[in-house]
Amino acid sequence: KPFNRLLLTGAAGGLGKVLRQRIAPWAWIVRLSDLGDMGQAGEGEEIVRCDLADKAAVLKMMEGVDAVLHFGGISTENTFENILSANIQGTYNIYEAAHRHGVRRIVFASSNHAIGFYPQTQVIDADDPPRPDSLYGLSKVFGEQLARYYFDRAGIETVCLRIGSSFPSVDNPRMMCTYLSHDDLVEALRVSLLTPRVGHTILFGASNNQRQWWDNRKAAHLGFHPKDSSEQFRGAVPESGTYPSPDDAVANYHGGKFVFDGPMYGEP
Ligand code: NAI
Ligand code: 15L
Repeated sequence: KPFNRLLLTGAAGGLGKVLRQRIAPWAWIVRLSDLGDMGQAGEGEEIVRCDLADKAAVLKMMEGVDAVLHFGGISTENTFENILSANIQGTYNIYEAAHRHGVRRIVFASSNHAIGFYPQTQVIDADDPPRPDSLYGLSKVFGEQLARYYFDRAGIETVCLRIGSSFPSVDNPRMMCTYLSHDDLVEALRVSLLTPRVGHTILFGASNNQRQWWDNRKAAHLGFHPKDSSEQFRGAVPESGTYPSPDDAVANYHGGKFVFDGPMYGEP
């Protein structure tokens, strides 16, 4: 197996539960971590319950780890204070612990919300500047730049996987473009972990959907070739009016409803 011990953070989350079943072939020991309950450790598993914001606990959790799939943290918009501890302090703690323990490879679960304010009429690639659509998206931009700093300074290699929408099915027109099947997610992680040299790479995580906003040519060295497509859901997606419609954020921005959604945290 390629790794002795592989760490998955966010193991109690939606994607964490899926990945727990799928990553075992890559490591003799899979260490699972989350704030939440992960049940009993199975064969070849270790469970470490830990708050990512707790630096000492993260340092301990990272001991003996060869590579990290960093999926833990707040996964939608929230208050700055909550995002600060889970995503900003938490991701810093992961990188600093990686540096201290000599961990060489991290896959960071970034998000399309790092670039969510681009209009859907524009195709972008990894060199287009970030354009976060939320405090959540901003924390993913921080994580991506933190990864760049730790590569330039300490040689820790990261693939920042800007996941689109990785759910079992598609339920709105935007997701026809952002859908990333679980199989394609696993493949993106596999190539991100196993490609010999990745440096600091930004990879957009979408399946082979008919309509694409994200150009992955700058990550061609990873050889990520998604097999699935959102077309299988087309009949089931309620589409109304013209698409994109001029007044609908879900239809107009890469980030969909995160753009202008709910309160702008921080305002009284
Ligand atoms: P989720 O919210 O279901 O899982 C996140 C997990 O992180 C939860 O189990 C939660 O307990 C844990 N967590 C939160 N704060 C923590 C802390 N301070 N310390 C330790 N654990 C903490 O989210 P999901 O959908 O599984 O996403 C996983 C990752 O992928 C997240 O980082 C998310 O931002 C990213 N992502 C997911 C997308 C998707 O389509 N599901 C799209 C883009 C990014
Ligand atoms: C994300 O970053 C979220 O974690 C996920 O819950 C979805 O909202 C996804 O983006 C999306 O844009 O569909």
